Amino acid sequence: MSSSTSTQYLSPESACRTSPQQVKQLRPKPLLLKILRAAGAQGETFTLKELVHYLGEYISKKQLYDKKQQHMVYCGGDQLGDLLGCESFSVNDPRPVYEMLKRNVTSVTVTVTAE
Ligand code: HRQ
Repeated sequence: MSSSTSTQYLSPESACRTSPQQVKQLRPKPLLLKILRAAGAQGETFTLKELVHYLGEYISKKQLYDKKQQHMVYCGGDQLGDLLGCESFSVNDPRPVYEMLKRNVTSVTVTVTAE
């Protein structure tokens, strides 16, 4: 038996939406933006989810986590450490990251117009 299902992928963008949408976004300050860019981020504004994602990418890429205790991040000597103002932190207590984000992003409302 062959199950040849040609999957029709409908993106959410295909939903009919004509009125402009206001979207809450965060605009990182230059040093944070540099770190996010190093992790592959593009653009100028991001959602919180994207910020967390790219910070994680950065930590992975630069292998700032402890190989044995992977919840530990050692950022001393890296520009991330300068930004956080600490040498290390744990995902179990990410307050330095949270505080850094509060200092380094400004909230913006972007108006997105559907094409
Ligand atoms: C990747 C790989 C790892 C293999 C870590 C950060 C936690 C952003 C990324 C965060 C936490 C709370 C708030 C905002 C951001 C409010 C990443 C990590 C890792 N081990 C620890 C990682 O090991 N990620 O700290 N973030």
